[in-house]
Amino acid sequence: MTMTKIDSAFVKAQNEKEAAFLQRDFDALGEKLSRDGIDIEALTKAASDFQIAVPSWGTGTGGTRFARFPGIGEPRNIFEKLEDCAVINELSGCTDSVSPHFPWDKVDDFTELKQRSDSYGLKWVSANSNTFQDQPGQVASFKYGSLSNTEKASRDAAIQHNIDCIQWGEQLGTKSLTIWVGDGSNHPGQQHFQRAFERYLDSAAEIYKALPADWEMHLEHKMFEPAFYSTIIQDWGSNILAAMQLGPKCKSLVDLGHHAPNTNIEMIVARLIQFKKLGGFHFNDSKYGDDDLDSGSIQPYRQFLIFNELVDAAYRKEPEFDPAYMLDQSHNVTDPIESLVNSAIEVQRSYIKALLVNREALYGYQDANDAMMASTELKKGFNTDVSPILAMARYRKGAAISPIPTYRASNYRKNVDKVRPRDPKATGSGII
Ligand code: PSV
Ligand code: MN
Ligand code: MN
Repeated sequence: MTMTKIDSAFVKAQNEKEAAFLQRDFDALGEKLSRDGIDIEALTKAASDFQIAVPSWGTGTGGTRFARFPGIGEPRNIFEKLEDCAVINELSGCTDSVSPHFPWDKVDDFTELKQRSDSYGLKWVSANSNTFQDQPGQVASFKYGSLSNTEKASRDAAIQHNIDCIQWGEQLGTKSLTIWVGDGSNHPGQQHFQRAFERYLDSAAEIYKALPADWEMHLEHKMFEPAFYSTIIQDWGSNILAAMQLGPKCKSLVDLGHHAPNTNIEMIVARLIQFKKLGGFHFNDSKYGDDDLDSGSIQPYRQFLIFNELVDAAYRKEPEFDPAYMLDQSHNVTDPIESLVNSAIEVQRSYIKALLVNREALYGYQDANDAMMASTELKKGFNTDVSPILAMARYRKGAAISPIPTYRASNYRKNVDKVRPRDPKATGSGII
């Protein structure tokens, strides 16, 4: 039986206060959608099936390079992070997996951790490696890069860490490794671009060789930071080149915050789909750079347009199309549980809205060069309020109709604060 951190009877009681109103809103929307030949039950099933992973590091309050302002009752270790992930899933009904980050997630006993996650009904997905900072006592430093470092000892240490991550991930049942490195340069001339990329590719090839048969390796590009002049995998171009050279099990991962402002990310997504190189996503939102703001909080239409490409690929039954969805956010001024619940639902919302687009009608407008009707078809989906569908999907599976009020009424954070005294030295959760 699945263990819950928030009493399911409490969630049920909260839901019952709103169930009748939800049913009315749901019926009204269903009637409206049926006029366009859309079956609300099919959409509710799609919402119910949709799942997005939570990053273990997102459960702690983030920070900037200036300061971190921890909240009360923050998780102090991977077991407590897992408890918070269980709460997020219990409320949202759409986050049944967690992505670990090593060695931030220090694990002494993987069997015990796996048993605990099983008890919450949570799975583990993509293991994230960390070669962007030195660990205490580390001799071969990553100061001048990891997989692309000019020093072989540093490259070897980075390769070995990634291989270790694969082994740790295997014990948890993950099926992919996500690699984001901070390698790059801060001064023009500091680094030989081609030689540095060659070193990166040689190192990544060693990791690729260690991948189990049923695993994928996802490379995450990022334009800048911590290197401010050049970054080794700075954009989707370098990313797909590396993924193509490394082999079919290597794919590109798109973090929404890792592009220049105004980049057409949905078009990058379309290209990666076309060449079978879309490994997955880190969802978040941004205004200026890698802001790691809550998904859909700044540019919800952009997020919708990305899902428009994803839904289109699924509609066309694009071969080998199975991207991994994950959040990657830093919460500085909100309770991370609230932000992660809301964000998961905002991503789910974009998906359901994209399902409203009449694909055949859109193809017709595209073939006829009818720009106005094509964009109107997209806007029709985007402008439809699908909240009753999302809430009904949650209600039917025992998650919360109104997740944030339910969470607050449960007093979860205040209760864990009593058993999680604040560690003033705690670091390593979403600070990057
Ligand atoms: C750094 O930009 C970053 O936010 C990347 O997006 C990674 O996915 C994450 O840190 C964890 O390594
Ligand atoms: Mn990321
Ligand atoms: Mn980032």
